[in-house]
Amino acid sequence: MKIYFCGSIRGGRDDAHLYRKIVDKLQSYGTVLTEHVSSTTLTDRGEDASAAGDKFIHDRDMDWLQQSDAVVAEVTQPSLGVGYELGQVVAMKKKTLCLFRPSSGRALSAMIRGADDGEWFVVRDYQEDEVENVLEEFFNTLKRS
Ligand code: 6IA
Repeated sequence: MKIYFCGSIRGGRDDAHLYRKIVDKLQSYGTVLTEHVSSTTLTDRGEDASAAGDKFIHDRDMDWLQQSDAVVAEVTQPSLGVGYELGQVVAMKKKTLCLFRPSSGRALSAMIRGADDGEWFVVRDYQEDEVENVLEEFFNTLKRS
């Protein structure tokens, strides 16, 4: 199974440690195409990739998104790029799980929470220590569908 993980890069890297934990768990279900998003050395300037260029990053990521069998997004840290990717996956009808932590004190965009259709696109509020169980539940449901 190919899994596309979305998490903030230029939107801010405060949750990078949590992205790492999520990607580690996702790797037990399949290949994570976007493992670099969870790198704890990557900064919000994304300097490492400036050589490749933004168009290259965009086109490669859209290609990976097309290829993916499932999408998991951590949406607590607001990110234009993650919002854009989620808009695309709704149009592509991919099985998608959005993870949000209310303990952050933030309110999730209505355009993400309001896109929850209970089937293809699901938004799940969670606490950090629950993340592995929430992922387990999502992939178990996926296997049955
Ligand atoms: O607007 P943001 O930068 O926060 O958008 C983050 C999202 O867009 C992630 O879910 C990624 O899939 C995608 N994205 C944004 N920037 C990059 C990127 N930059 N590389 C790969 N995907 C990206 C360069 C850093 C690279 C060396 C890891």
